[in-house]
Parts: sequence; structure tokens; C-alpha cells
Amino acid sequence: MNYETKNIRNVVLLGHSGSGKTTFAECMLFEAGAISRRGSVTEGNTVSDHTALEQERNNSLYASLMHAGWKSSKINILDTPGSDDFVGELVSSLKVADTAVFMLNARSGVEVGSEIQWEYAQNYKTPSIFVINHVDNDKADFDKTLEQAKNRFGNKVVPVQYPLRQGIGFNTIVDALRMTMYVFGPEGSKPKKEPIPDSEMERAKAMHNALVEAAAENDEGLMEKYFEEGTLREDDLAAGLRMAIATQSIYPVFCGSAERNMGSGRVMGFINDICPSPAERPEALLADGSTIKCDASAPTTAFIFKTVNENRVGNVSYFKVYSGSLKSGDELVNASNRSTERLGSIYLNNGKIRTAGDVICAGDIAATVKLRETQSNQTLNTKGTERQIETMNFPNSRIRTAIEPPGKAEMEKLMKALNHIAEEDLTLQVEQSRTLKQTLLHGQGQLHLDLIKTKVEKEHGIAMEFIRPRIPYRETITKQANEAYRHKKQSGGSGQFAEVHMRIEPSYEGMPDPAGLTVRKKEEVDLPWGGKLNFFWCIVGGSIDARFSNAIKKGIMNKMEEGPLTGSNCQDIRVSVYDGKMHPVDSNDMAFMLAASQGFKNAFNQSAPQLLEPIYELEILCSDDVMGDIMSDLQTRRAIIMGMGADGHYQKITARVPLAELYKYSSTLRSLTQGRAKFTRQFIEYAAVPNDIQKKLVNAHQTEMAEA
Ligand SMILES: Nc1nc2c(ncn2[C@@H]2O[C@H](COP(=O)(O)OP(=O)(O)OP(=O)(O)O)[C@@H](O)[C@H]2O)c(=O)[nH]1
Ligand SMILES: [Mg+2]
Repeated sequence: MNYETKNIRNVVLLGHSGSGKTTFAECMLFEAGAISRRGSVTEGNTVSDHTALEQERNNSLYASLMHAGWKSSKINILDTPGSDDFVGELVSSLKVADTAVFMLNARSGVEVGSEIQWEYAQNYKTPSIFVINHVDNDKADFDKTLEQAKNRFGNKVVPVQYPLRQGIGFNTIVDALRMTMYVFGPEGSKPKKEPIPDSEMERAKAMHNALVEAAAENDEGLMEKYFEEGTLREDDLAAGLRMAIATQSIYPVFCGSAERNMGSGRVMGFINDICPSPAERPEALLADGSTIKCDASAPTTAFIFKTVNENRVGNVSYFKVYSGSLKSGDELVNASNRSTERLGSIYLNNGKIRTAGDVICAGDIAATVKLRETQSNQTLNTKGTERQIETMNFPNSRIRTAIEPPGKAEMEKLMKALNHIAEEDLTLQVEQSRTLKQTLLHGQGQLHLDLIKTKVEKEHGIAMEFIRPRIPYRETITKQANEAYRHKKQSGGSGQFAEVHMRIEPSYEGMPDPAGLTVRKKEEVDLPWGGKLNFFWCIVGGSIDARFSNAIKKGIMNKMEEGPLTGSNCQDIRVSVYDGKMHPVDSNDMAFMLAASQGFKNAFNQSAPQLLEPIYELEILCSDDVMGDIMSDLQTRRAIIMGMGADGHYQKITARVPLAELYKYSSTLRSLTQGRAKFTRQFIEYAAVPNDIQKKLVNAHQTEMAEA
């Protein structure tokens, strides 16, 4: 069956881990008749959590695409993992969703994972609705959860429903939009509709009026009608709500129990009736800043938001059609690399179950296989159009680890596997660091990296061990020194001779020229690892030929790459070469390079060298009760607290911490707070390593060199 743009609803399920997204998705599919039996997360047989790893862990690890026909709509459902470690899945799903359904847990209230995801949804300006789930839990508190949601997400959070008899006996929902009461049988599913009893009328009416007001607020015509008649007719109310949702002027709240399959049908009805189709969203942004209209009759533009490598199938590419339509056999051109892709089969997904799709219209989401040259974040167009959908931005990595290098042959295989995984997981970076002489993985958290390890081992059959990553220290100097160095060597017939006199100083912006020297030429070299070398040629009277200046600079750069203190990169140094000697026969580039290297090293050691370490700024979001533990842990990490205070009903701590003290921070924070805190980190600056630590590091390096 082909769906038109106006009947497409792209929905992403968001919410803290355990809030019930996967269970709710299962209800949606079951209610829509897409599956005949409702699976459960604990039994490992849901449509969404279909990978072996997810079933083992009873958690979603990947976003999965499903779809359900509901009335006239095709609802595409993207179920995301709640854990912050898999934020990449959230970013790509939000990119293509037109409505976010936030699941909240009525027992635990608004949890930190939902808060962070809320920020993402706000950045994408995604219309959002809430479902307060778990109301069948004996400790469920709908009102408190609603209050917290209003507190945190603002007064546009407006309830549509509330539960009666919440807790173990829960079976009834009062719906203030329809002014109906839904009473469920023990199996949930389709409820009986009953009139709202008198005892609930006052509350239901007040809620209804609040909804009517919210619906009228955005439209003068509706507002007038509302004032005249004191209420709105059903179709006006629907039209007002449609506008309010699409413009994020209201975030309606539903309730239910996914476990008992109570409430999902009504939410799907609302998605069908009120939530925006892709064409009712603002036009999508293109990379060049212009926008694209969701118009099925325009030339085709499709964006690959996710690629998954599947056993025996190869790459499965998930795409959203932003304009036009596509079908199997179409030829499209990749806007990034100009390659032409002839589309093979088109699939509609329900987790791992794929059915053949026909024409996929603007706004719809589907998958295809065997694209040759196209990856995630790339756009395919009808020949002759060159649009590039604005690409997805993934957050900075928050954790890194090094890999114990296996043998050479194994290493090649390992790198191939890792690069393969990094192609589908855009939050994983694989770095072969020349400076640190380590292969590093950068990711979102310990769970994320552990998952990569499991994949490498299980799917690629390669053992991979994590080891502590080295710290990219830097070396610099704090005072001036002069050094005259002569390199002289007689080997066989010809000899080597070069003498270089240099002054080295810590360099900074706006620094005056070196006193007492005549500067002939200034070069500012941007070092490949960051920072600068200012190289000044101050030779007067031809004591060294200018043709040797490059060799001298190279000698200095070599030493700067492996600094004298700990073998780390050096930065922010000015070297002025002001005198020296040449030999008419024995002087050559090699001799000057060696003289400059050694001379630089000697000068460096006399210039009060200073080791620098990377400092990261952590932003930690946590609940009050775990704040003390987080703070005392930070004290042990040489942290400088930059700020601390309430952020909604959470606490936000901002602290600067040396990278060297952040090893395994993600796991520590998780176990310290039982997952009730989240953090982001960002590189801020290089700062001086304290003296005692510098001494230890230098000694350790000397010992390592002596042993090598
Ligand atoms: N009592 C009760 N349990 C529920 C409800 N919804 C989900 N659960 C249970 O809560 C657990 C977590 O549910 P999931 O559906 O896996 O939660 P999720 O939001 O998908 O979690 P992640 O995939 O980790 O983000 C499962 O054991 C469910 O059976 C509910 O409404 N009531
Ligand atoms: Mg899940």
C-alpha cells in the first residue's frame, strides 16, 4: 500500500531507559494489527529489541524502525535506546521524526535521561507529546510526575488525560479532550467508553477548558469563537490543537500502562488526528542554508539517516524522502560524491522483519540495501538536482580508551572491523595516534565502548582488550635560554659539521621582537598537533647560509614532535637562530638538522620547561540526593568547580578536570548515582601540570627510555 505525504506520521519514542518505549511500541504494533501477539522486553521477543545483544540485556541498544497503519495514517515508529551512551541513535531518529513521544515513568517521575533528550528535541524543534506510563505500578504518582514535567518542560505541558485507580488496580483513564472515560478489561487493548462520572466532572471540565484555551490561543478566529461561545466545536478544537502542536505551543500529556496495553490506541488516534504530517512541519534545512519543501511532485531528494551492517545482507540504508518520491530501480545521484546509485529493493521495516515497499513518497521513511557509495548523512537526488540535506551533528565523545595492540596481522583485521563499525556508528571515532603511539577509541560512555568490544568479538571474531589511554600532554618553556651547539663528526672520508646558535623563548600573541637581534625573516608554523612554532632567522654576515634554514627548522620540529621532557608534543615556542658556523665541505642539511635538534633540546632543558595537560569542562546534571557524592568524587580528581546550582528540579555542576583524572569517569558516575546523573565534556585548554606530578611523569618517561 502506498501512503501519501499527508497520511505519514513519523514518530520517535524518547524517554529515560526503562520508561517503557519498547513495550509501548509493541502495544502500538499490536493494536494496529501489525503483529498478532504482544512480545515482552524481559522475554526478549519484542519487534523492536530484535538483536541478540538487546535480548540478552533487556534494553534497547539501537534505534529500530517500525510502522503501523492506524486509520488513514502510516505511523512510522522509531524506538530509541534511553541510555545516554547511545545518543547517536537519538540524534539520527530525531532528525527524521515529526513528533516525539516522551515516555515518562509515573513511578520515578521525570528522570535525567528524559531531560537531556528534551534538550535535543527542542533543538530540533520537534513537536512533542508525553505519555506518563507505568501508572499500574503500586508506587505510581501521576500528579507528581505531571507536576515535575510542567516544572521542567514549562507550562505548555497540558494534560489530556489522567488515570483513575492508579496502582495495581489501574484500569481507567479519564480523557478530557474527548470528555470520555476509558475502562479497560484485564487484557487492556480496546477499552469500553463510558461517561465521565459526576465525581470526576469538575476536574475533567477544568482540564478540557485548559485544552480549549491552548487550542484557541494561536488563532484569532478561534479565539473570537471561544470568547463568544465559551467553548470550541470539535473540529475547531482539533484544528486549533493541530496548529498548537505543530508550533510547539502545547505538549499534551497522556497516560497509561504499556505493560498492560492500556492507552496506546488513544495515543495513536491522537497522532493520526492531530500530530503533523511531514508537510505540516517547517521546511527542512539544506546544507547551504536554504530549505526544501516536502512536496511529492517535486524532484526527489532522500537523506540517509542511518546505516546498519547486517550479516549476509550487507549495508541496510535507512532514508527519509524529503521531496518527490522513489521506488526500486530509480537512479539517484549522491550529492557528496556524485556517484550514481541505482536503487535495489525498497523495504518497510518492523524491526528485523522487512516487507517490500513500493513507491515511497515525500515525508516517508523506508530502507534499501546495497547502496555502493552512499553512507549515513549523505543525500541522494534526482539527476540534475544537487541538494544536500543539512547533516546531523553528533555530540563530542565523552570517554576514550586505548586498545592493547594485538599482533600485526590481527591489528589489520581489528582496524578493518572498527572502521566498519564506525561507518554505521557516527558517535564512535577510531584514532591511530602517532603522538601517543596508541590506537584509541572515542565514544559516549563505558556501555557504548563495551558494546563495540562485544561486536568486534562476536561479529568479527577478533579479541580486543582495552587498556588505559595515554594522555596527550604538551611541553613548553617558561623562560628564555640561549644555546650554541656544534655538531661535528668525522666518519671515513667526509665529515659532518654544523654549528647553530639559537635563543628560545615562550611565545605569545603580540610579543616584541627578540632584543638585540636583527630579524631577517619570520615564520609562524602551525604545528600539526596544535599550538605554534615561531621561527625567526636572525643571521647577519652569512655565518650560516640561508639555504640551511629549512633543515634547521626541520631539526627543531623533529624535537618538538617528541619533546625532551616526556616525548610529548611541544608548543608555543619562539626560536631565533642568530649565529653559527659552516664548513665549506662538511656542512650539509643533515648536519644542520642534527645540530638544531640537539641545540633545541639543550636550550629547552635550560628554559624551565613545563608540562601541560588537557583540561576538560564537565557539565553534570544530577538529582539533589547524589550531588554530595558527585562533589566528593570530583575533589579527588583535581577538579575546579566552576558553577553549581539548580537547573529545573535538577542540579547542574560545572567543573574543570584534567583529562588524566577522568579515566573511567562514565562508569564511576553511573555506579555512584545508579544512573541518575549524566554528563557531557568538552576540551577547554592546556594547563600547567602541578610540579610534583610533572616530576613523576618525567621520571617515568626517563625510566621507560632507559629500558627501551
Ligand atoms: N508495570 C509496568 N511495567 C512496564 C510498563 N512499561 C514497561 N514496563 C516494564 O519496564 C521494563 C522496561 O521497559 P522497556 O519497554 O524496555 O523500556 P525502554 O524505555 O524501552 O527502555 P530502554 O530500551 O532501556 O530505553 C520492562 O521490563 C517492561 O516490561 C508499564 O507501564 N508498567
Ligand atoms: Mg527500549
